[in-house]
Amino acid sequence: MSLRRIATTPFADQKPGTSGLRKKVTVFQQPHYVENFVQAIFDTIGAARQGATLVLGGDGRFLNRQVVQTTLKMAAANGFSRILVGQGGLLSTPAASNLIRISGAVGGIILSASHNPGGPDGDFGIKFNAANGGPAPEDITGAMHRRASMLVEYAILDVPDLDLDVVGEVTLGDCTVAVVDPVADYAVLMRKLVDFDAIAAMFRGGFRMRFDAMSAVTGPYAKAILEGALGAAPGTVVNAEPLPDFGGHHPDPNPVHAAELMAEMLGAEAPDFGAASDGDGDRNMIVAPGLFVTPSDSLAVLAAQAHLAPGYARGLAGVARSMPTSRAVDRVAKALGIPCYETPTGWKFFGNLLDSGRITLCGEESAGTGSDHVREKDGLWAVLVWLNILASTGQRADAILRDHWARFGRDYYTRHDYEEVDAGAAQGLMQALRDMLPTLPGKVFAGLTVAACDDFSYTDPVDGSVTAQQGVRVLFAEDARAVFRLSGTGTVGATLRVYLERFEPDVARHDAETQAVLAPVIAAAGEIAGIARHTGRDAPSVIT
Ligand code: G16
Repeated sequence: MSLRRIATTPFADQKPGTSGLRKKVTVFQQPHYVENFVQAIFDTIGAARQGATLVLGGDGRFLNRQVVQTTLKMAAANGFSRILVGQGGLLSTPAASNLIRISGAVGGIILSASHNPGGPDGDFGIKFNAANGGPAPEDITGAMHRRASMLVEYAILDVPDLDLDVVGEVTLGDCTVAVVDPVADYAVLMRKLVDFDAIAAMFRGGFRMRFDAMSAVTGPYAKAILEGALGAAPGTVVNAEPLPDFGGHHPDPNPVHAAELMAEMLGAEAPDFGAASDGDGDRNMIVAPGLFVTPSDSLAVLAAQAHLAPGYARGLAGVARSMPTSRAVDRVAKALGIPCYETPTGWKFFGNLLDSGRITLCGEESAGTGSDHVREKDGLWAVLVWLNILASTGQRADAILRDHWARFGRDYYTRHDYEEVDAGAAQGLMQALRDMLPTLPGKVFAGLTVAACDDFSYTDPVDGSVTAQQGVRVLFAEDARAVFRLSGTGTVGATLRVYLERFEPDVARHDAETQAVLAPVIAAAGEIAGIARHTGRDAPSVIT
């Protein structure tokens, strides 16, 4: 066995986005591309990696096994003394976050492009999570990018691949590699937070559920916990086997990409509860019989009812949501008398709030909800807390949601995505919007009057760091809002996201169709931003 130092040349495009470095598989397949970025991560960790523990795993997508092997050999060559890797190279993002926290690791490398499609023509990604278990903050990802831009050499052991399918410890150079059951520690954590006995009793009483793992990493977790520990009927979890191409599907848990689950939940024979999660298991989708629960509403319901789960029985310190997420959770926070923080899009912005104990729960419109149990959003956790609420109250999920609206009012909400738009055109649209901000207040669009508008800027209350230009928000006097931002996770061109919402306090009006209610807001947003003019599109590519 020998340690080799390989000469390389830097890649200019190794700049992490909203959540790590995410590119087409073909980009990662360029010689040295993976090695360069992994070395940049290790160099950024610096001397702290000597003798330290690293956590490693991914969502099982195409390239996962290969990149796990490369990373293991590089970690051993770069001074780590212990590496925890999920069996088969698998770890869901929340399980990896938990492992980092409980093992005292210096951090972890998670291989995932999340909800993006997989396979040889799909996407791949590498992200680094820090010692708190959370996505690396911007100063660290910035340092990685700078390091990657000047990298001329990486270190790797010249050894055969390890067998990752057998749980146990093996030696790799001066390093110990522990191949661990990816589910075990995560299941222990869930048992501490939610009332497994109450949920199991509900399943014994005939409660029926459908969980769509979308052929992604959550399958083994959902099988072990829902069907194993909680006794849900066999077959409750569908698409449970993680596949390198996710069975050709888009592993994004929303009504468009989880269409089969939606059809079942809206049908006459709907089970009592439906849920799905994404490629790496951090996102979730909740569907009540006959009623989709928007991620923003789900966050608000969880905030209002989390005290029913043992892990949250003492109440919540505070809550947070990303700026484009609806203001439903703000109303709950107000009623509970706890603070509610508004952060930029990206889970990394919740890290300081969670670490400092300012918040207990947080979430995003992009199907992410989580708590201070890890430092990532956690799909299966959200499903389990919902199940705990259903078991504790004995109510149906649709009744829970309707009661919530009756008490707090309903925030009608939709997101319109314009995918694979020309990047220059999308930048032009955003710049034009920013330029017109001073002139908008008081103007009327589609019958709605602009009350206020800005380009969202966030000052972190813990470390004082400022993150500017996080999306343009337009507030209308009619208690409606439109938000515009460009996605930070796409890999082709640019994706314009338009987030649209309107508050309706009157319970008699809570059963309307979302797109119809929001039609004036949609029209006003299109007019203000000149969407058709800039993008050449007359309709969004995805509406959720
Ligand atoms: C990632 C981040 C999320 C964020 C989402 C937004 O999700 O982890 O915190 O809300 O991206 O994506 P975009 O910039 O495309 O709107 P994931 O699940 O892809 O890791």
